[in-house]
Amino acid sequence: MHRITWVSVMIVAHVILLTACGASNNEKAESAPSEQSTTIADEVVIKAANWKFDKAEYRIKKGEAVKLTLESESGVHSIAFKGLGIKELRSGDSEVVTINEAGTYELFCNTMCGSGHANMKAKLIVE
Ligand SMILES: [Cu+2]
Repeated sequence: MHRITWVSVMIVAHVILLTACGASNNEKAESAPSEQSTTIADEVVIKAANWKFDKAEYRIKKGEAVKLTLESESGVHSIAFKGLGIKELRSGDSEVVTINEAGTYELFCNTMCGSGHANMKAKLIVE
C-alpha cells in the first residue's frame, strides 16, 4: 500500500515538472521577437532559376534601407555581392541593407548549381 502511494506521488511530481517546463518555454517564445527599428524603404525580390536571375539589373536607392530577398524557382542557388559587405543570401533569406555609396555592383550565384552556374550574374545598381 505504501509503495503504491509513493509511486503515485512521483508521477504527480513528474507531471508538475513537465507542465512547469512547458509553460516557461511558451513565455520565451512569445517575448523573443521585435528589435526592428529601421524603416524599410524598398523591397527587392531576386528570383533565381536554372540558370539565370529574373532580371539583369536590380536598382535601389543609396542610403535607404532595402530588404533583399532571394527566391529560388528552380535549382539551389545563393547570391553573393562583390565589393559590398553584405552577407550571402540563400534561398528564402532576406536581409535589410543600406548602401551609402552609389555605383554598380556585381551579384552572382555562389552555389555550384550545375552547367549554367557561371552565367548566373546580375547587377545591383545603387543610385
Ligand atoms: Cu550557381
